Formats: sequence, C-alpha cells, structure tokens
Amino acid sequence: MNDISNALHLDQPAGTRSTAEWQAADAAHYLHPFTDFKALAAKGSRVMTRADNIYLWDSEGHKIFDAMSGLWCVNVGYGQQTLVDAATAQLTTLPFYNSFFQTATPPAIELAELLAEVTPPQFQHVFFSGSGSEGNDTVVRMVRRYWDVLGQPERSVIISRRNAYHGSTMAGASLGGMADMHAQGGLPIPGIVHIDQPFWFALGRGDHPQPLSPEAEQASRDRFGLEAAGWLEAKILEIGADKVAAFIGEPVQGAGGVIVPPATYWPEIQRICDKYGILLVSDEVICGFGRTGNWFGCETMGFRPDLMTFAKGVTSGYIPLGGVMVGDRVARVLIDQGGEFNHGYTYSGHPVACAVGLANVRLIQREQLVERVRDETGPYLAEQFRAMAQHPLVGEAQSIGLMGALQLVKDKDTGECFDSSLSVGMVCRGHCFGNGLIMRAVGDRMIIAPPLVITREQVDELIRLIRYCFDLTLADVRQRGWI
Ligand code: PXG
Repeated sequence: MNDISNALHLDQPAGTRSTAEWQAADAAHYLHPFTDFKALAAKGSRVMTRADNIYLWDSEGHKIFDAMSGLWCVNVGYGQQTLVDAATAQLTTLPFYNSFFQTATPPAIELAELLAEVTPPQFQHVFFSGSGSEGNDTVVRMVRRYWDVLGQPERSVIISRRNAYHGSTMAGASLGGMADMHAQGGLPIPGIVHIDQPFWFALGRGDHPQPLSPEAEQASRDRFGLEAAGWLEAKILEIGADKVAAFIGEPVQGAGGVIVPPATYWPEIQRICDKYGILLVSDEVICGFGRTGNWFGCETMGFRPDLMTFAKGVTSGYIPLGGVMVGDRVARVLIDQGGEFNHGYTYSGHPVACAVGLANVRLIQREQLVERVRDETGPYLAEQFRAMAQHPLVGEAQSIGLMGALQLVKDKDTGECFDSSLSVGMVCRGHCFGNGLIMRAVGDRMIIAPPLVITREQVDELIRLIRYCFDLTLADVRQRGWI
C-alpha cells in the first residue's frame, strides 16, 4: 500500500473503491475473526456497504435479507435515527469520561437505572463492560470474589457446558465449550469444567429411531431435560459442592446451533443450584433484549439467575457495549462487605455507548418490540417453521421467539445425519449467500435470528427464500450423490 494511487484512496470516503480494490486491501492488511486468513485472501471478502431495516447491500449493489441481525445483535433493525441522534448528541457534549475515580456520566447512570427497570426484580445493579466476552470475564472475577468475601475462597470452580459460547477472551473461551477454541492457546484456564448440553436431537433421541408420535417425542424431550440437568448435580457431587462457585449457561444456546432446551431443563437446573447454594449465571448476550419473546431468556425458560451477562441487543450493535446485571444476593455481599473490587475497563460505562443503549432500550419499549415477538412474529415464525419441518432435508425444526434452527438430515424418516466431513451446512449456506439470504450454518444446523422489527410479510419472504435455498441444496446434494 505504498504507491500513490493507493494512498489517495485512503483520503476518499468509504464506499468509493471497487470491490476488487476493497478485497485486495482487505487481504493485504485485515485479519478477520474466526477466519482461515489464507483461504479468505484467496477468495476475497464480501464487502457490506450499507443497510436499512432488515436488509444489507454489498459493494456490488446486491440486496441481502439479514436473517442473523448482523451477528445476533441488530434487534431494532438498521437505520434507526434515534440511536444515531443519541450518539451524535453525546459525542458533541461529552464523548468520553471514565467511571474509575469516583466519577460517573449521566448516560451511564441513566442506563443503569433503566436496566434495573427492564430486568427481573432481583437485579438492581449493573457492571458495564465493552463486550459480551469482557462481561463474562467480569462474571468469573465477580463470582470468585463473592465467595472470597464470604470466607469460602476454595469455592472457585465454575461449571459450564460443552458447545456453549461465552466469548473469545481467555475466560470467555474457557467458559465456552467449543473444542476447536480450546485446542488453541492452552484453554480452558484452571477452575472451569464442562458438562454436556441439553441437545435432545443429538444426545437424547437414541440412534436413528423411527419418527416418534408428537406425544411420544414430547415425553422423550421432557425426560431428557431432567436427565441433562442431572449431569450438573453429578458434576457438583464429583467436584464437591464446597468447591463449586457457579453454573453458567445461555438460556437457549445460540452459536452452538439454536438449541432450545426441553421445558423441564432450566427449572431443574435452578432446583439443583438452590440445593447446593451455587450461583446461577444466565448468559443473555444473545437471548437478552427481546430475542426469545420476553425481555430476557431466563424469563422465557423459567429460572431466576443471580447474575446475567448482556451485550449485543443492549445497543442493537450500533456501538459496542456489554455488562453484567448483578442480583441482590451478590450485590449485597460485594457492596456491604467487599471493599474495593479490583476490576474494570477503560470503557466501563462509556457515555456514548450508554447513550445509544438508552435510546435503544427506550425504542424497544416504545415500539413494544418484545410484546410483538411474544404475541405476533414469534408464534408466526414457529408456525412457518412447523411447515418447513416437512421439507425432505429437514430433520428437526425448532424456534423460540425470533431465533430458530433447521437441522439438515440425510434421511428424514430415520433422522440419520450427513457425514460431517461433507459440510452440507456450508453447501446450504453457500446457496443462501448466493441468493440474497444470510443464514448461519452450525455444522448441518441452519439458523436464523432476524431483527425484532421483522413483519409478518417479511417472515413470509424469509420462509420463501429459505425454501428456495433448501430446494437448491437438495438438488445439489442429490447431484453429488450424498443422498
Ligand atoms: N456470550 C454469548 C452467549 C454470545 O453469543 C458472547 C458471549 C461474546 O460476546 P462478544 O461481544 O465478546 O462477541 C457471545 C457472542 C456466531 C457468533 O458465530 C456468536 C457470537 C460471537 C461471534 C460469533 O454465532 N456471540
């Protein structure tokens, strides 16, 4: 990038280069997250240049249906002027001040107050971070500090689940249960252990059984929910309850493949945590701010966490912000007996991020987006997904609120899956991407989490697109001889 023509480009406003020029500069300098750098450089990135409502446009002018809300975060959709205005006003008045030295800023105080209002009643306090990963680092520090202050420092182990996603920092990736992440960088850090996930389709239905009647399947799911929660109790007994600080889980696993646990699971997890006095942490980074049809996923799944991590939907991704809601049980100990908590980030309570958070939460309230997901678009999507379950490639269709998964299978009757080395999910994702639809593939599970502003008509449009891309995928896998 040393010649003059390229240097001139740097002075031009974004969006003025050709796609090939963007791709060349991207490949030369930009290391993308979770990416095979060499493979992407050979192929070239798709460059997104603008967005409105639930649609994106790339540098070639293609319009794309964003069924993933950016990355599970643009809950209010793109182009919301009130969020832009809030950021602009705060940037003009006070672009930054910290909260370290007995200082605060009005947006951070007001957002803390508003979060206490929209979260379940046990939450009256918040600790801000810059992201979900940082929020989960705070969780690790905070739960261990809690037991320290109570004179039980040996209670330090945190139990999480395999295939969970809790972020990409050392603590976040350790809490997460992604084997590929643990394989790099010496993870998990000590004191974090994992149990299996409540994933009925993979772990609870046995080997390729004949299709069950709806009643038999429901009974099987309910039984499995209790069994999967029982793995927590077994792990607690194995470690010793006096060593366990907390259990953490996403109410519905997102990045793991939108795995909706059986209804029996979380109430039983709650009972077990209560029985042994273990702190219960809900990672609401994806499920928070309306995604599941309530403000928070723990409300949908029926449990009462002591701590709640949030990020993404708090600002609808317009600007980075995360944090931890601290329930009264922990807050009272840390405030009344804890002294100084030696932890915090430069951007804890960043005034511009908090101003955007305020505008975003107020917009969700004003537009009654949570109620809309709960009463209208969520149930409508569920109905459409039930119909999608008839597609020859779909072995399981699950949705809750506005998050959903369609499991691709080789044999619909037996539920037999494709050989994972074929990467059928990626083949399907390619057809989606090529036809103006962003859908994530997690293995062979195709997942969606569209913006909460989506209308019924747009759900119809989404289902039409999914059906079209699944038909293309079916023809493709047949042609390759995989079916
Ligand atoms: N917890 C959960 C439940 C998440 O989903 C994080 C924590 C970490 O948040 P930050 O802001 O540090 O990224 C997340 C993030 C995917 C994908 O492929 C999902 C996330 C991030 C990146 C990719 O679905 N979730």
